[in-house]
Amino acid sequence: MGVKNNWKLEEVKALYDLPVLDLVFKAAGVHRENHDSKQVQISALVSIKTGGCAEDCSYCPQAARYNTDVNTHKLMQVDEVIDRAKKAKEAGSSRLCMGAAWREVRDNRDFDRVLEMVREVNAMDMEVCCTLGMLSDDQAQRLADAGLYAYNHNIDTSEEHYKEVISTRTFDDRLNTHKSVRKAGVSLCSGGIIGLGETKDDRLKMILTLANSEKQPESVPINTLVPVEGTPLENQEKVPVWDLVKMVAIARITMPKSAVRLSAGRLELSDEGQAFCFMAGANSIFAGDTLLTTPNPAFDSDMILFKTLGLESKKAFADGAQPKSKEISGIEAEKSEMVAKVKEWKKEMAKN
Ligand code: SAM
Ligand code: DTB
Ligand code: SF4
Repeated sequence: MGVKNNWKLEEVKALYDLPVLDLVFKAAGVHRENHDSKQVQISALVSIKTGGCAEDCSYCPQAARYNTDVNTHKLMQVDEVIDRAKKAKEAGSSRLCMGAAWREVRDNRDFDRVLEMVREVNAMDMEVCCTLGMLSDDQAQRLADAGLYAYNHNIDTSEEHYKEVISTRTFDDRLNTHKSVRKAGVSLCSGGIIGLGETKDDRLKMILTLANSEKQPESVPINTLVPVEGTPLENQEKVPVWDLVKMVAIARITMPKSAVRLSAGRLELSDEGQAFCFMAGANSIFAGDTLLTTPNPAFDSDMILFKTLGLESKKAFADGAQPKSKEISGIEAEKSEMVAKVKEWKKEMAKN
């Protein structure tokens, strides 16, 4: 039987309103029916291009318009990224997620460099994920050809609340990128953030958008807002841990086959809080001392918690075959560089 993807708001509301322990019990059952509950997938994040972003996402320390304390830098060199990937792999991460503070990908040399990073990290037998902003069909295909395993592109909140959080792009823009990722046959990672001032219905509608999509995302990150000084949401009220546990449980029940990732905000959680999230069906984390720009629990403390709880780190490609990176010939590389240049010139000319 296929996975149910016609969830109604009333059905998920009924889940949300269950006593927490009943909801967790139910989710734990679904988790055990669909996954080995000991196995947790570990991803490491590298911010390959930090800060200076043109967007106005009100939670994000990397938006150029907010006065935050991030160390901005241009796109990293391929060697530096490979170095970080090696360290992450040695520490036990099976996936490397490369994040760039871009509104969208542009067909230029920076993108060519990202494609090279994807090729080289895939050759290290790690799952490669990117989160680079909006993509066209062609860009998604080029990433796939380079050996990309997954693409992260969060919907963040409900369609209704989206406008309150971001004004420089629409909810539909996000869904269009999902389509491009799907067309290219790349695994989709998409989730959201709680603590943005949304209502209970907004949280549940966000889940419905993901769970009722034609093909549910293979990976669903549930972030809790990390309030960063200088952003419009710096003084946002803290989310009670039980709200997070409920969101994890509902994501698990409605998206039984997906990986549910306990994402930003783990530093605020006690070991017991995290254990509840694993019980409720979380089976993936971001590990490493920093997320993109904000702190995360130290890798060693995560490993101690894993040992205490009897959790193990999942091997790379346990859920899907390793993509084959297509070699590009010298002529193709030159061609793509020329096409990129022409596109950039056209954009510049249109501006003037
Ligand atoms: N620029 C690309 C984009 O927006 O898709 C990729 C990087 S962006 C930083 C990736 C995701 O990080 C966002 O979609 C958001 O869900 C999450 N994020 C950013 N700042 C956050 C914060 N302060 N707290 C929690 N999650 C955050
Ligand atoms: C996701 O859902 N969470 C990660 C990853 N995908 C890219 C990012 C969290 C960022 C938290 C704020 C920061 O460190 O800048
Ligand atoms: Fe830019 Fe992404 Fe941050 Fe939005 S979330 S400001 S698009 S880096």
